Amino acid sequence: MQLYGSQSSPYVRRLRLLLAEYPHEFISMNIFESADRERLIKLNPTRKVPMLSDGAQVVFDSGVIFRYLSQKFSWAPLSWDEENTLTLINAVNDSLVEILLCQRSGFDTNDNKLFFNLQRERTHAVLTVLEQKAQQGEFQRWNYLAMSLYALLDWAAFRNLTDLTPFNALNAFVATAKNHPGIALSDPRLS
Ligand SMILES: N[C@@H](CCC(=O)N[C@@H](CS)C(=O)NCC(=O)O)C(=O)O
Repeated sequence: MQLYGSQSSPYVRRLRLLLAEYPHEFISMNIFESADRERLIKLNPTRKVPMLSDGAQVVFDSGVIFRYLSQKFSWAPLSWDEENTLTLINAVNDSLVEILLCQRSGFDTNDNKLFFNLQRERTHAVLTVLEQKAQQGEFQRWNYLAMSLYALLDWAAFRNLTDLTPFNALNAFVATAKNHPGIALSDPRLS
């Protein structure tokens, strides 16, 4: 099984954490560099990572890869409430990926423009909900949701994409999760 992705991507990192104790090969790519991009788009027209290859089967998108792995290893499916929590994490993750791409395209993302305002509002509102969930102990088990949240928060801090200082329970969660398998190897600061 090969997992394709970049060292810095939070969507890739959640799967690296999930697979940390399962046999697999991580194929590290720089998807904006021409040789790696060619290799990616031959298999994956979405031009996004993560991507999984297992024998003849290629799978795109972290959520679908998670479902593929759940079936392969007979893990219990997520409950509807867990699916909703994953959607919350993804909503912030998608907004911050868009913000980062806008910054790299030369936009001032602090500008008072509809697109930036929507991403900022969503990020703050959803992080507030995730903070309440963390206060209620929802991320104490090191499962796919906790891994996805950890990958998001650590990457957002690394890229300085949003102010995380008001979110005490989320910061405490990040501090306590640092020793889990695969964390050091998948650090975006190694990119
Ligand atoms: N819904 C996708 C999102 C993946 C995604 O946004 N990946 C980013 C890296 S973190 C990417 O490949 N971006 C390249 C681009 O937007 O061109 C998933 O869950 O896998």
